[in-house]
Amino acid sequence: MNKREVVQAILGSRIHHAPTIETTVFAPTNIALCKYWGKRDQELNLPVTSSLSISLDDKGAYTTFSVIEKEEDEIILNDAPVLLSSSFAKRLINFLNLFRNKERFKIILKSTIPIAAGLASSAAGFASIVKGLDALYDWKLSLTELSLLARLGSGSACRSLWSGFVLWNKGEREDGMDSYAELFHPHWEKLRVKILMVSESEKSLSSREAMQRTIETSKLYSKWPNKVQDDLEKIKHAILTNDFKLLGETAESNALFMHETMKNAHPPIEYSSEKTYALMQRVWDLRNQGVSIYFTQDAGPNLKLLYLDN
Ligand code: 2P0
Repeated sequence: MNKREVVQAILGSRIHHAPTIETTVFAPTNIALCKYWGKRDQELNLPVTSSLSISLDDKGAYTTFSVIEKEEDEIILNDAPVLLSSSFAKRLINFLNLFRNKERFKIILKSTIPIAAGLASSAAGFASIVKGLDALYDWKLSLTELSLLARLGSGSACRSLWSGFVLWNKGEREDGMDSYAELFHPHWEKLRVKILMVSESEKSLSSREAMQRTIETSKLYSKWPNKVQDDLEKIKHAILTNDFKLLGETAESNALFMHETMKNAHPPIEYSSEKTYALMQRVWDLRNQGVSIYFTQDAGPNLKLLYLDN
């Protein structure tokens, strides 16, 4: 099955709805506590393993959609027009082409997180795009259906439709119809996730390319699915029993293992800078002094601190 066939299976006759009003929607970014790293299907963004994230409700993407009487789309990102020849615009336009007939859009995207700095901005972006399309075309899709569609834009986007702890079940089917996210548990009131910015600049290697190279060349990758299975069970248990130490330890260990699989790729992939390692050491020093603080790290040099507000 290709993306267009999946979209048709989900939308059915709704694919012929005419667009209605201008609409603005928001989707939060999400930070994985147990990571998605590796695809079993690159076209449909089907993952090798399940993953579990926490949404950052105050950070994400606002998207405003309107239909315009023009030959081409107009895309504005954080108040600046985007060149339609850029890779960012091409990826977005290809995604929109899965859903529309001939209409052209003006899309105003406002991201409250740096784009492409390993802060899961594509997740919030594609989740807000499918929410916006749903409102514009009045599809009235369920969150499960929106999650399936968001995954076609970017895997981690399927987790950005809820507030709280979100579980993306990897699914088994070849068409991916059982590979979508769901709310696992509401937020813990006291849990805090703080982004430690090391660099806001665009990453040199996309996570898409990095995970593919890891799968194809890293000897350590064969250990990843079992690691995730163990970590997922621990993290779910930690969430349900309010066990912050277990949550933090497991999330940190999962992120470090993911980066180890990348360092074992050929050529090796290194997202951390000296500053990243210095900050990790600082977290470990603080823990030695009795402070209950942990980190996780995605496909970039920045760290996300996990701690309780007390
Ligand atoms: C995650 N990351 O679980 C992992 C951890 C980065 C490190 O999901 O190719 O942008 O669009 O499906 O979703 C980033 O990968 O990749 C990601 P595509 P995506 O958050």
